[in-house]
Amino acid sequence: MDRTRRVAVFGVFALVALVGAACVPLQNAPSGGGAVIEQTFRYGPFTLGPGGDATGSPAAGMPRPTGAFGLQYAKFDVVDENNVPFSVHDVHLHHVVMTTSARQDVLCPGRAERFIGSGMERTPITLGSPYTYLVGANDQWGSTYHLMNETAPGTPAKTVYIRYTLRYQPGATAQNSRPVTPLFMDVTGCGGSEFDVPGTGGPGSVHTKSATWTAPASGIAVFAAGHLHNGGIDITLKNETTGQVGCIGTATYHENPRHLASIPACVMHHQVTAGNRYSVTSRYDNSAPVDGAMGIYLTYAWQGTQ
Ligand SMILES: [Cu+2]
Repeated sequence: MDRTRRVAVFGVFALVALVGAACVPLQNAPSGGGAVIEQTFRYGPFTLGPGGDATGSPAAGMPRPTGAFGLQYAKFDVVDENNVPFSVHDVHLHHVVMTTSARQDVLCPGRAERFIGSGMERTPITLGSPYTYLVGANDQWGSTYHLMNETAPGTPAKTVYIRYTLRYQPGATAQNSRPVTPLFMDVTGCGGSEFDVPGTGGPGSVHTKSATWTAPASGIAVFAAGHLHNGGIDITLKNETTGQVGCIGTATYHENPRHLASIPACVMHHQVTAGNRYSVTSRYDNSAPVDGAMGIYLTYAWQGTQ
C-alpha cells in the first residue's frame, strides 16, 4: 500500500444517474456506512521482456485494507516502479479479477466468489451508499490476472505492478447498509471465460455469444460493468422474461494502433425478480479472428425487499 486518505462521504450519488424504465425508487433506505477511506495497493513486481506475459491465480495474498469494511469503489491500472501508468499500447492488462475465500461464487458454486475486476476498459466499479460490498476482517483475497508487454522486440524489460485504488467504509454493517452480491455473468457460463471468434464472416459480420441464468432471489441490481477484449463491439444485459434491457456497454477504441479504450458501465436501480431469466450477450467483429475472447458482466445486486 502506498497511499491512504480520507475522502468525502459519497451519499446516494448513484441515484442521480438512474436510467431506464425498470428503475425502482429507493425506499426505506438505511443510513449507510459513513465515512469513506481511499487507499491504493500494488501487487508485483513482474519483470516482462518484450512480448512477455504474466498470468497467475493466487488463492490468497492480494493486499487489502485491514479490518472489516464495506467496499464502495475499485479502479485498476498497471504502473511502473515509479507508479506511472503504462500506455495501453505498451503493457496491456488483459484482465484482473479478485477472488475471496469468504464465499462461493453465486452463479458458479464451488468456485471462489469473484467480486471486483477490470481489463483494458479500466472501468471503475462504483457502488453508491447504502449499497456496499461487505468484507470480513479475515477474508483472504486472491486473483486471476493476465498482463502482457507489447513493446517492440529489443526494447528493455519492464517492471510492472498491478495497482488498484479502493474506497471503503470501515463503519459499514449489514444493519446500516444494503450488502450487494456480485454476479459474475460470463457468456461461457462457468467455463474458463475464454472463447475464440473465428473471424471468417467477412467485412461487417458479427459473432454473437450468450448465456442465460434464472435469478435465484429477488432484489435490486445497482451496478453492471462489462468486459470484452479487442474486437468486441458491445455487451448487453437483458431480462429475457420481461424483455427489458438492463445495460448495454458499447466499446470505444484508441486508433493507430487500434486498442479497446472503454466500455461504459451502468449505474442502475432495477428490480430483479426471482425466477426471471437474465441473459448476457457479447458481440464481436467477425471479420478477423480473436483468440481467447471474453464476454462478462460483473453485476451487483442487493437481495432484499425495501
Ligand atoms: Cu479478459
